Amino acid sequence: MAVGSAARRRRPGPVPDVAEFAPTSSRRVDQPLAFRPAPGWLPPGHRVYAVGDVHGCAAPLAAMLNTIAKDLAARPAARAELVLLGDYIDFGPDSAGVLTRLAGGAPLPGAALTALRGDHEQMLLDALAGDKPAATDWLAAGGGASLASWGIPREAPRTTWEATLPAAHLAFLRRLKLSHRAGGYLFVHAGLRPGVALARQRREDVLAIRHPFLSEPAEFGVTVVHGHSVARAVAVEPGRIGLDTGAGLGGALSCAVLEDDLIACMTVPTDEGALR
Ligand SMILES: [Mn+2]
Repeated sequence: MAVGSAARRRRPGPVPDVAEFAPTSSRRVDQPLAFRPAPGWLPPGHRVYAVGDVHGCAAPLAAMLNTIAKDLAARPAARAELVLLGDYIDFGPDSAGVLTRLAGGAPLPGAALTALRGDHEQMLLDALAGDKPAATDWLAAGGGASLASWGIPREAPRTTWEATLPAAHLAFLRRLKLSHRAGGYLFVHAGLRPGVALARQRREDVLAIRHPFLSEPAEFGVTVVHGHSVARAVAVEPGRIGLDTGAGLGGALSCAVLEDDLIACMTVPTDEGALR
């Protein structure tokens, strides 16, 4: 696939037929990358590694970051970014380990890190801020696994959680962003509300929307790269790329490699602690 010209990148272009992109095959991270046409674009020399919901899967995350680092070393880019789409915690066995890896400096040397906020981080942040219903929601949404990973008994009063959480984890959670823009892509945790201008999107939608975004996303003038809604495979459709493939819920951790007008996908199973 030729690198798109500047004129081509500015032109919205025809919306690709869904059939051109689906079904998407993800490669195990020990296989070569297979690039295919993407529904969005980046300027020449700019590469984004976008990683979907991690949900406490520290070992698969480490495997994914290791593979990304190898790809970046083998195929250097003038500008490389690591964009994490949120939901680092809950469900899986080692939320604390995930946050330690991400909060401890640059998880991918040579690439700028953007870490987005997911609804699970929002629930925890709200709970820490004194929101009792948020604390109840969070515990019902897999938060107990995170508490356990921090060594906090589930029955511990929520007012004691903050004192036990590592300061670096709290600081990381509090600096997470809601969105990130690169080229023709907009990165958010869950999606956007159709019919609402980008500048007027509500936080609740950006963090938690499913439908109607999933069924009618191609109207914003950007290609939305998101997590939050679990699918069996990476969803590559006109207007959106969905990267939540069920890490921590018996599924896999997925990464999209975006460059020029191309996409390749990598997947790490999360039902095993390391790559075979
Ligand atoms: Mn989510």
